[in-house]
Amino acid sequence: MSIQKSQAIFERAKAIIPGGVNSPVRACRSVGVDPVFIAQGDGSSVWDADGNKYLDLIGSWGPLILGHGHPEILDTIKDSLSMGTTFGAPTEIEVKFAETLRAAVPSMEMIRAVSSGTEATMSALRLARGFTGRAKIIKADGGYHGHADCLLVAAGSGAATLGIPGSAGVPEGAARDTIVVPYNDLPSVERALAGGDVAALIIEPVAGNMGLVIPKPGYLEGLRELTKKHGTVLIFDEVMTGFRVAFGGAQARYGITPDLTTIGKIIGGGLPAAAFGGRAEIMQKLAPLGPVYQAGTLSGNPLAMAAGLKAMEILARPRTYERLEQLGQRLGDGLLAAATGAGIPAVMNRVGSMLTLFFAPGPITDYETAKTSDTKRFGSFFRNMRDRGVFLPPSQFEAMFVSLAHTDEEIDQIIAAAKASVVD
Ligand code: HOZ
Repeated sequence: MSIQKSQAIFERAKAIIPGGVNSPVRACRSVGVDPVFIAQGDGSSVWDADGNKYLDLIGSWGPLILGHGHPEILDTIKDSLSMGTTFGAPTEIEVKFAETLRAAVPSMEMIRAVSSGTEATMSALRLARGFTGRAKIIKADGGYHGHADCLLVAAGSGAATLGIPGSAGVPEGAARDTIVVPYNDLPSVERALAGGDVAALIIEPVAGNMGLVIPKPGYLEGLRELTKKHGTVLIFDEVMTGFRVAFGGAQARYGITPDLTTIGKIIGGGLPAAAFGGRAEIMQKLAPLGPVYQAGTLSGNPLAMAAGLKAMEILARPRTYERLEQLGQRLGDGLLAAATGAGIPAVMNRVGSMLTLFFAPGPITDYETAKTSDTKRFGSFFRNMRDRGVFLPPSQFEAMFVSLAHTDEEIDQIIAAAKASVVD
């Protein structure tokens, strides 16, 4: 397989973009290869600049639950495009978007749209601090909620992948009020809340950025009870899990109602959109109603709203999530069998259509256990899979995403590639 054109583009990229990429994990450093540059996507597949085809399990890191270039999404974008691209003034589609989102995620009584998950989480935290008048926040070790200063403490995703979980450039003051607890550990949360001075606890209800980690039975319930008891705002970061693990997100799947929710990826239908929302009495503290400031030139962008609305509409159709569950299970079972069948210790953590194959004996229940994985083996697995035409997230500490565009046959092809790739 030749990737000559990609390599030439990468050389140009490195001369002008730090590391040659606009988001660190894409550089593929932890898996020991140069990135390929993607030229096109269609359905379940992407093609690189040299014309090599890959079955895609990144799905743009989650948004493309319908696959690449879904015809209804493309038509919607074209229609919206003909009306203009941005106005910096309110549009009706923003209202329809918020109404549709609230119908799916009822705990989001009031909603504000933003452009990225990072904006959603940093805004939700400022709001929680403004509402409670408290400064401290709690997050999980290995949890990733975007790159706002106060959240780059023991962070997962690219920060974990590159070994910089506490980024340079974050002033001590910004990190001082961030308390880190192990995922799935209620006693540490209880201790952190005991002082009664914590504004918010932010958590991925299914962790997706230390690889996928499933909440233990009772964990989310316990977080709900404890935060309520201490007057702390419970924020579910559903940027990854929203419309992914269930139509109503992880809060619907597990039956827990947070105070605030941050959401992104899928709700933009492949364009940049995210949102935060929750209890009306908290949301009403936002400017212009209240004293907590937050704003954005491209917030509620009509193209992104239109694409996101269409995505939500398609996902609401019958049997969508049953199909995603089937595909996820087929892939998860197959990948695990590929590894264990070859005598390689492995764990499959999966919720619906998001999953991680950890090369570790397991169980993997938090970041400490995730770190016991054989990342060298993951690197060779990634490279071998890419050579066989499968595009995996380039890190052990990320999740794969299956789309509705994948067929059973394609999942079986991926599993066949995995059988060969775990051993060589
Ligand atoms: N932080 C994202 C994964 N959890 C990666 C985003 C990207 O590189 O596009």
